[in-house]
Amino acid sequence: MVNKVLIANRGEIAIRVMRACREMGIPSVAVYSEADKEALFAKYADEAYCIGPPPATQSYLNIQKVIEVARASGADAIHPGYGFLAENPKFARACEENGIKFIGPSSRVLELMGDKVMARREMTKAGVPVVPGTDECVAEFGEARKIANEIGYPVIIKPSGGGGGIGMTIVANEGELAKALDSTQAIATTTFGLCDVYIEKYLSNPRHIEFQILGDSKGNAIHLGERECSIQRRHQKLIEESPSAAVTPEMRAKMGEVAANGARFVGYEGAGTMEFLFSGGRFYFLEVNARVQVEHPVTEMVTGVDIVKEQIRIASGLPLSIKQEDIRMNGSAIECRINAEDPLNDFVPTPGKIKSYHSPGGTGIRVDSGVYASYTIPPFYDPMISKLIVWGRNRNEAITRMRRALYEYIIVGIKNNIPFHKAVMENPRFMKGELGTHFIDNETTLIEDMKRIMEQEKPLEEKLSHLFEEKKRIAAISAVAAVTQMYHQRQTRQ
Ligand code: MV4
Repeated sequence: MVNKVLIANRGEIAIRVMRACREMGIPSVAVYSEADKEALFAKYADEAYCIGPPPATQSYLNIQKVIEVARASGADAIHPGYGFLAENPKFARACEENGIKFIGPSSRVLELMGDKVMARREMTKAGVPVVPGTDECVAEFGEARKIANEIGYPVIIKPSGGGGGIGMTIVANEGELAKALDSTQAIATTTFGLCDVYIEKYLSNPRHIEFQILGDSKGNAIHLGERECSIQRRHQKLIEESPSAAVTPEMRAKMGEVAANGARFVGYEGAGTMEFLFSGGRFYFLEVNARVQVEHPVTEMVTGVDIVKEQIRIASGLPLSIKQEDIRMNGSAIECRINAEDPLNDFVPTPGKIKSYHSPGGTGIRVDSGVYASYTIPPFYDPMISKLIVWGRNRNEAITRMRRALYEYIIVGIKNNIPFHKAVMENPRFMKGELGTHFIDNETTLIEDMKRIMEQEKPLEEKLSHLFEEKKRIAAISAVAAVTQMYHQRQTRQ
């Protein structure tokens, strides 16, 4: 087993990794920027070192500095979390060259999966169905026109070095093609340093369904079922669930096997995600996310597998602790990402001081966060406050439990998207499981529903804000009781 793990990340995911380390008896090392001196993760670690100024480029993205702290502290492994250096092959290679175990796939696999055209080609070879499109980069207009005519409009042009939606352009007809090719190539060059782009058939309002995979150094690869992440806004996922309401046990078994085969084919070591679009009853491979993901807890809730512990075991050269036939999907889990953003003002980030804080609890609730009452969320990083994850015996129970939990959740001081989540949990199409990647745009009443909910809570909030200043602790508890009671009254009136 590895002896000491440095976590090259911040916030809730840093704590998530340290919790796994602690349960495994492995000391943890935090690295933090000057903006994160007071952050919970820096206190939670066994050791913590400041690595630079607030901007990530001068701290969390500074490969040299992170490696230096790992060596100085005697850490023999680095967990990169998600974002920052997590899928950077140069960082994985720097670890490899310094005799430090990178907790994730090899630099070779990161390189392969980072190039989306290459990933498509490899997965096709492994028998994974991909979206109809090119298996080479498209350099000039004549070529693009020929391909687009073959697969039929609409098409989508994507940067090969990209992923996550940045720079993608939808093309409705040949008249739009030249301009779209130019602009995608420009973004590909400026953002990813590679002018390569590729073309796919554009699927309208597909569901975003991804499979969790685990591969070890012995050549074993298994899947932990799927997550549905269709509810997203501007390529930011907001709500994720497992299992998907659209996937039958037979489809899960088949697609899971296909995903695990893809992982085995490339020699995938660690935890990863195979993203698919699901449309017309069929799956189409999009890309591999070669890291632990924000939404991994919904999979942990339904399978009982600790994904981060498996990552650490795999990096230590141990085989997977579970076999495919041991994996059972039990019940249903939903995650809401609680963000510091103003849902009434185009979801602009609202970092700042959390004056009072009371998170929900009870049966089937998990809250992964890196915040506490009186903590100030710095403006330099992504504005996620926490992840609220619930488990239920079935999807309906998970939804009613999520509603209950959202009404218990009290965050005073900064605007946040809890009202938005409350509106989604009451949305008839959400309740029926009728989802698609354009859900938020299509559900035009969501913002009004949210305003109605906020209006109903207003008198209560005003009353409570006084209480919070005077008797913080007792008020928090009374707030929970009062708001929850108000919610139940509304439910029974309907
Ligand atoms: C697509 C697609 C439709 N057809 N690919 C967005 C995130 C990234 N992982 C893949 N994405 C998409 N890929 C094909 N062939 C639809 C999306 C997509 C999207 C694309 C452009 C603008 C907004 C979008 C919102 C959701 C999904």
